[in-house]
Amino acid sequence: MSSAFTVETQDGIARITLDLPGEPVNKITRGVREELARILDDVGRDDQVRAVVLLSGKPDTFIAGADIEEFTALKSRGEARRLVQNGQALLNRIEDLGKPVVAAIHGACLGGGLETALACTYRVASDDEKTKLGLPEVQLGIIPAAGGCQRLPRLIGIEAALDIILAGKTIAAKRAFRRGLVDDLVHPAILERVALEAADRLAGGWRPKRRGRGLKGLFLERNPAGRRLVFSMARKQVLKRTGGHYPAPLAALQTVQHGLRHGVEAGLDMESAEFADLAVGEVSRQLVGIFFATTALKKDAGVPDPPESLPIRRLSIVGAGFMGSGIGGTAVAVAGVDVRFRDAELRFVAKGLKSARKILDDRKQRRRITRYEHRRLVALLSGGTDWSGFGRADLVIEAVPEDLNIKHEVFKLIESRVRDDCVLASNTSTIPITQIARVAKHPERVLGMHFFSPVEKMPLLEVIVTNETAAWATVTAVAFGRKMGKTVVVVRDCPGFWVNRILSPYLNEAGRLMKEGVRIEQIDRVMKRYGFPVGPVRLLDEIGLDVGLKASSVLHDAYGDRMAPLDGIARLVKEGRLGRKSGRGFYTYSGRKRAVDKSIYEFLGAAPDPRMSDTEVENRLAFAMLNEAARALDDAVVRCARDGDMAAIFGIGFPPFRGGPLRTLDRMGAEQAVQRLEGLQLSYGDRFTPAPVLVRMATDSGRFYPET
Ligand code: 3H9
Repeated sequence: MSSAFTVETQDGIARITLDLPGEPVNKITRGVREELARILDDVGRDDQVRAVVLLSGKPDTFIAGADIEEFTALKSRGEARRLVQNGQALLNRIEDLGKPVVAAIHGACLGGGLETALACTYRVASDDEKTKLGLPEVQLGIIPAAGGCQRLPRLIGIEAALDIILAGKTIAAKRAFRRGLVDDLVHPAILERVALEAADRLAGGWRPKRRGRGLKGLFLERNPAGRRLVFSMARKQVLKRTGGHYPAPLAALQTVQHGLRHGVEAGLDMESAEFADLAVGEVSRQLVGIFFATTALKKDAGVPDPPESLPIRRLSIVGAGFMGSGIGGTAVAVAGVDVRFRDAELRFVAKGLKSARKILDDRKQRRRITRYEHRRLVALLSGGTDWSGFGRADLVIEAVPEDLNIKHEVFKLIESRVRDDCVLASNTSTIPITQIARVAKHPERVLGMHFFSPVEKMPLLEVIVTNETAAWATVTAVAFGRKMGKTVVVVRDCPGFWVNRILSPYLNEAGRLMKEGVRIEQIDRVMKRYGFPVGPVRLLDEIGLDVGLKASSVLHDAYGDRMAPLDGIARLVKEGRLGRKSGRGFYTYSGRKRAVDKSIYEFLGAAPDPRMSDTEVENRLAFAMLNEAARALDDAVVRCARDGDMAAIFGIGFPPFRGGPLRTLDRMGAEQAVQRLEGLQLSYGDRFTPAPVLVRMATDSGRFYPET
């Protein structure tokens, strides 16, 4: 087996460089742990070595943490606990080496990587934007268990440490320096030199002065009542954020508290025990599955045997409204491309440019970009009522109103102006791309790029391909979507594509429940408890009833009765009750206040309170979506179950701990799913007829995912 480390000693300083062979990032595998333990023994014994510098040989990572793949192979609590105890012993070995150890950090320094750095005597980081530090463990459903819950609060204070640990946050090197997480911040070109010098000085007896935590920090953390307050506030925040679905942050909180109360050794013991429980638990399995699905999607070009994608340097956007400006602003901010807006009137162009610029302003304010970068990026935005710039565009995205005639007009105008190798995309959320492409002279370069609103925040992009879309156009759109920072899923053209197709029956079912008199508070509470970020009625208000109505009527036409929307919605739209944007939908909105609009039941002609159980409400809503997801996968709308689940999680907020709708069905088993759907069908009608694929799977013990 080739070695992961090189050790070179010069002037009494041992440089230990980790460069895990054949891997894009450094991770702490069993082999790495064993080799490092041997090296530490050697340098510890070697009288010539006065100090150690720990470096990475990878261009963009220091250490990305423990090897997550090893977790997936864990079969028992005992095995998990031993893995952690080995890791802890190794890091204790660094801490107790008897010689100073300096971490020279450039690139991602995450999880067990940061814990390694924390066990060192001194930390120097490069001020490069690639250098990020954090403990993302809770996002994998586990806790930092190689001493992170002990060493971090002792180094930077309890409040600052909880802020990083409980949310699984990653912070930039500059901020890490301000918080005292790293001792020195330098240009990458001199990182190694500075680390060697620090090692030399430390070996000579120098002790770095670490900054205090400020009066507030000391007051809160030094006295027991203050500490209790910090922990109880953190606990409340965690419960609010996780709805009690994610056990890891609470376990981390308890572990930090326990360690501070009973000492590091007891804290480490609890770390290993909590880690072991969590790592073999269902939530962690699902979250780790999402991590690997996301990394796999990052490399997926979108078609088999993909051709090269074309570079996108200039993007033109037709329609500078809410979506158009969101796409343009995000494309400039994240992908750094030149963006030209075109709209019918100058005032629309002005508004679009202003909104796009706001995305850049926000990034500057949050220090994601410098003032210089901000100025440079603002200069990449332009717009007008004419078509200038379209001849040079590499990609055109149309974001005009959802009207097929308008889209046809616009596509004809675009096509007469662009180059032959320019990709043409529609941002429609409802109209099948095949219908839009009908007027195109070159339908092979037409596809859909369905962004979600607000574009700068929502992580998903559906790239919709027709039977005629060429592979070069697909891979170009996928690559560009990824450059914009999106998780991209390729979807076959059909009404509603993937996300709206599975969302629509769920929202319609919420409408039916309201019509039956089930209280809106109950509906939304039940689905929040299921794990969605907001309930379906609030979601409808956020989407806009007019937008929802348009989408659901397209889907109703296409799929028939099982997608029939609630008739009352059309009347609400007529009355101008459009949801949050008009101040009134199912809720009323005034400033930051929101309350159910009680008049809604009478308006819908709802029956008096039917006292439906929470379980029944949950079953009706969840199965409406699960069943449609099974149908759509069977129709090959997405290429595989992984894509469908990722799109549901990133596009709708389907609860990540459930792993997605198709994983949920797999866990339940097709037989059970069919039984429950048949029960619902009997009580509520044929819209709950089990998807044929589920019936097939129930008879032959089929699954959407291979058994693991
Ligand atoms: C931990 O440390 C627990 C400890 O507290 C306790 C232990 C005792 N493991 O994302 P990319 C793979 S938990 C295994 O495309 P990027 C990744 O799957 C760990 N594999 O690159 C992909 O593989 P492939 C806490 C890993 O540049 C390849 O590397 N750490 C790991 O866009 C490239 O990844 C984390 O949660 C890993 N730790 O982003 C950090 N890391 O080529 C997880 C990466 O076969 N990692 N891979 O598809 C990341 O956030 C990103 O990968 C990173 C690079 C920012 C580092």
